[in-house]
Amino acid sequence: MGYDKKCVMTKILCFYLSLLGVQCSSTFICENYSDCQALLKFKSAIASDPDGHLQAWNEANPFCNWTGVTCHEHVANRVIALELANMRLQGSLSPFLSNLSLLTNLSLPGNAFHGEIPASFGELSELVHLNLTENKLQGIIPASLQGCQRLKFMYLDVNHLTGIPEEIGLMKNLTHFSITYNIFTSSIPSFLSNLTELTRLELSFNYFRGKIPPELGALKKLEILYFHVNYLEGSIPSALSNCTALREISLIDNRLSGEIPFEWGSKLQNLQKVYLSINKFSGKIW
Ligand SMILES: *[C@@H]1O[C@H](CO)[C@@H](O)[C@H](O)[C@H]1NC(C)=O
Ligand SMILES: *[C@@H]1O[C@H](CO)[C@@H](O)[C@H](O)[C@H]1NC(C)=O
Ligand SMILES: *[C@@H]1O[C@H](CO)[C@@H](O)[C@H](O)[C@H]1NC(C)=O
Ligand SMILES: *[C@@H]1O[C@H](CO)[C@@H](O)[C@H](O)[C@H]1NC(C)=O
Ligand SMILES: *[C@@H]1O[C@H](CO)[C@@H](O)[C@H](O)[C@H]1NC(C)=O
Ligand SMILES: *[C@@H]1O[C@H](CO)[C@@H](O)[C@H](O)[C@H]1NC(C)=O
Ligand SMILES: *[C@@H]1O[C@H](CO)[C@@H](O)[C@H](O)[C@H]1NC(C)=O
Ligand SMILES: CC(=O)N[C@H]1CO[C@H](CO)[C@@H](O)[C@@H]1O
Repeated sequence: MGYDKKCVMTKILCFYLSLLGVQCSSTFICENYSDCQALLKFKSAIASDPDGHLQAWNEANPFCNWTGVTCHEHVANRVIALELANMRLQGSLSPFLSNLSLLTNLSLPGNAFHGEIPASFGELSELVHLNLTENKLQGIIPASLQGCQRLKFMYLDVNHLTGIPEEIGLMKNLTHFSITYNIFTSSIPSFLSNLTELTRLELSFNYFRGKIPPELGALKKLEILYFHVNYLEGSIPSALSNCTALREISLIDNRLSGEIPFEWGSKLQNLQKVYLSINKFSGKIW
């Protein structure tokens, strides 16, 4: 059905309703707005919404008023945030979400989205916050995400993700990178040292193996380093003493050995918490 026909029919319907004394605001026409269409595509990829959270997502309501949708204050009918947390939504993530080109916030934690993170998400050039924690996402983090050059917060914890492509090293604005409770099995990629804005790096509860790359010494703004419950081995690289902003370090439950770098005491002036248990360290604590 074309726009005009739909519009005329709506008007006719409204006319008859008004004769009956019923107030009728004209129905919203989704087809006229690409952001609205993208949201409907997203909805159509959701197979199950057991609590009916998306019931109001229909053309009887303006889409800027749909549950979890926030539109731009000044640019009419453009979505800037999509936030649907802990709603038991089950389905795949529609690649059409990438058409929400002004999106800054995409937060869908605590659902059951499965399949891969669509490569098209890399087109979200305004994205600042991405939270897909606690879903069932699998595959690798798409290399295309490097297109999200404004991204600062990437939370992909508690999923079934398996790989980090090198291109992630090009996301220079990232300040928080958190991928705990996944099934990453590689060594900790040294290209993470390229992310010089990082303040939080959380890789805990994975299967990361090999040595801690000394290149991470380049992370001058890093405050939180959580690598606990992995299969890391070798000694702690002394280069880590160059991360002078560090406040918290947790390396619990790995296979690390050797001595604790003695210069931590003098160089890491901001250090407040250090957790090292369940490893094979030797020597004394300074
Ligand atoms: C939708 O678009 C059509 C064609 O561009 C236009 O005639 C119509 O007025 C629009 N409808 C609304 C509700 O904006
Ligand atoms: C938006 O939704 C609220 C409640 O969910 C409702 O009170 C309000 O009338 C709606 N606004 C529009 C323009 O439909
Ligand atoms: C975007 O996400 C952040 C962090 O999750 C939140 O604090 C902020 O309020 C969100 N912004 C909007 C516009 O919803
Ligand atoms: C991301 O979602 C998780 C789970 O709901 C929440 O605990 C966490 O605070 C969120 N992160 C941000 C930055 O909003
Ligand atoms: C980081 O974000 C700012 C805007 O917040 C942007 O101007 C800049 O180009 C981004 N950095 C990179 C490397 O793209
Ligand atoms: C690291 O950053 C440099 C300079 O921005 C860039 O040329 C290089 O390709 C990056 N390497 C990786 C693996 O991201
Ligand atoms: C650590 O800092 C020292 C002194 O600035 C420098 O010589 C060394 O190369 C740095 N190491 C790393 C891995 O950044
Ligand atoms: C106009 C526009 O950008 N359309 C895109 C919407 O998203 C789909 C899926 O990624 C693309 O195929 C379209 O080109």
